[in-house]
Amino acid sequence: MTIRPKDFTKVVHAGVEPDPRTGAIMTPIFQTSTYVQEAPNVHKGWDYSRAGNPTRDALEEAFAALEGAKHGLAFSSGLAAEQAIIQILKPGDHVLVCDDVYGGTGRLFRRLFAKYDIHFEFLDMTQVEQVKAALRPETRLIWVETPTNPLLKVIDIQAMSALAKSKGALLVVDNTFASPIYQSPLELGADIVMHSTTKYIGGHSDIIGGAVMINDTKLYEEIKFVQFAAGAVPGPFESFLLLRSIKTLAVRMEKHSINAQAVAQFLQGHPRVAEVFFPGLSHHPQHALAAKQMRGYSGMVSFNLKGSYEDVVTFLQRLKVFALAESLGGVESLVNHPEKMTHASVPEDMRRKLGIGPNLIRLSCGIESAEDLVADLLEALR
Ligand code: P1T
Repeated sequence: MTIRPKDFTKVVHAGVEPDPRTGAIMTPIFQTSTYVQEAPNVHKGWDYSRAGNPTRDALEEAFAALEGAKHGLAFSSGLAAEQAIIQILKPGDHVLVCDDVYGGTGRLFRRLFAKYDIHFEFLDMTQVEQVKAALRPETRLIWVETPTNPLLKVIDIQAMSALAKSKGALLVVDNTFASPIYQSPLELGADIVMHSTTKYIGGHSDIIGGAVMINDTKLYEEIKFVQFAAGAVPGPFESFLLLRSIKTLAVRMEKHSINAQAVAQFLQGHPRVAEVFFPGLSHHPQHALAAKQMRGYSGMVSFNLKGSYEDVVTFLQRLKVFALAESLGGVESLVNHPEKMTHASVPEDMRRKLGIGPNLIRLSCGIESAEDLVADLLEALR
């Protein structure tokens, strides 16, 4: 499992050209809402920053380069990116969604878009036959998050792509957990890739953002129209911060994954830990698939702690390096309690069925020293 050497180079240069006017090596922050025109609708290519902004244009090129896509689109959050994808559908359409998605994704589909008569069906996509059986003539999208949040199930992108194609549906992959460094869904047959760039792509817990990457130009134009017409775009400063972050994405991912592997192996051997979820462990049910479709296992580890909920809270409060907070993918390590935090909006019966209970803890391993992370966990497990 290794990062492709060319990806270290790609991330440094993705989307960025020296500024033609000044030679500035970094893309300037074009902090402007509008552009002066020579005559009505005669201008230098930009007329209004909801439609386009040079800093955002550079970011969108960088997004495309990261996923090896023809086109990239930037949004003001991961959920705004998801919303724009769903808004290409029409009432009556059917969407198959993997059961273990980020709580906010499920909430967007169940509570907002279900009102517009779009039918979302959640199911365990590690079971390919079940997905096949659930396809209907009106199925327009198969929505996959892999690895999943928070249980780190791994879904076969090629198998899902074949099923989508058999019905003329589109395959969307939320690639947030793997990052473009460790997984390339478009190469495996996905039609649309999306990211919460709040996570690994941003990497410093200081921005909220989203990305969509696509090869098909017609599909790109459809989603770009939603971006323009509805307007959930990032500002120039956020766009600049993301361009800056992308340069270190490969080196950060390498350290995140080394740390997560060390943390998962440590937890697996600890007597107070009941079960560890990490695709890089040989006992993980989809370990072989992960080894095939990913180039690394990324930085997320979940586990069940033995004992009562009070024991879990004591453990969370004892941690010093891991901060108790929502989100993931930043340079600093975070710990999250999915049942009460990120996945509180998942219906209770679904949470129970999935195994998101009071004892489940999710770790986002940062880029600190692996020894310090393990020592922090060991001390909190005393
Ligand atoms: O928060 P936002 O940038 O809107 O992205 C939503 C989102 C989409 N997809 C995945 C896989 C995600 O993990 C998220 C956001 N997740 C968290 C905030 C979290 O702590 O899991």
